[in-house]
Amino acid sequence: MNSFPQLYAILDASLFPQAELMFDTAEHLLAGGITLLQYRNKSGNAAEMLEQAKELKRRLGNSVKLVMNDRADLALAAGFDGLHVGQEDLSPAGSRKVIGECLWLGISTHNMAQLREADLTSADYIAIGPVFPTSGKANPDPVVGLQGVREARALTRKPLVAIGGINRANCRSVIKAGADSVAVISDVMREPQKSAEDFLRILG
Ligand code: 3NM
Repeated sequence: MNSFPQLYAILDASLFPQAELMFDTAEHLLAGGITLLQYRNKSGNAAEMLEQAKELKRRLGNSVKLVMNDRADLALAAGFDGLHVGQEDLSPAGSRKVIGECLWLGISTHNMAQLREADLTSADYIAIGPVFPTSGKANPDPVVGLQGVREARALTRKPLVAIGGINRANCRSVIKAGADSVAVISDVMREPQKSAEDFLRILG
């Protein structure tokens, strides 16, 4: 992987009362310059998730790398570019068996023991978080802070994605602490195009 995008936007389906609003948000993020987007749907059924994923691919697929959260099968079925798994999902080795070598594989970690373990896998990038307090996830792990990002940086040469409570005001500090990229849910939702533009300007 040459250079990992500094902004990793995440669309959480539960934040949108109608799917159309999610697609609009995705298009605004695209207009704002994002190049990497995760589709996260913790409560949808497979049929609905596949439809939504395919629609995201139809609207953004040529310019944005699309990553499916949790579901290796749907990443393949929707023609996505990558899969992101958590600690309780398919293991990286199991995921690879499903998605093969070509798709990106990312894994969430929440402490240094998990990060060390993830570093030994075939994951293309590792996420560490939550960096700051977050309302973007149910039952988040304890915050790792900027110090956690620094420690994570020292433990892996893989691209490091920081997540959790990251916004336009604090994102530079996270990159300075050693992250290659910031993954963001809340702060790209309200005014997606402007927010993406702001993030990319601040980080660029
Ligand atoms: N994963 P926001 S924190 C989806 O710690 C997610 O792995 C986390 O939302 C982790 O940008 C988080 O609104 C929520 O804080 C991120």
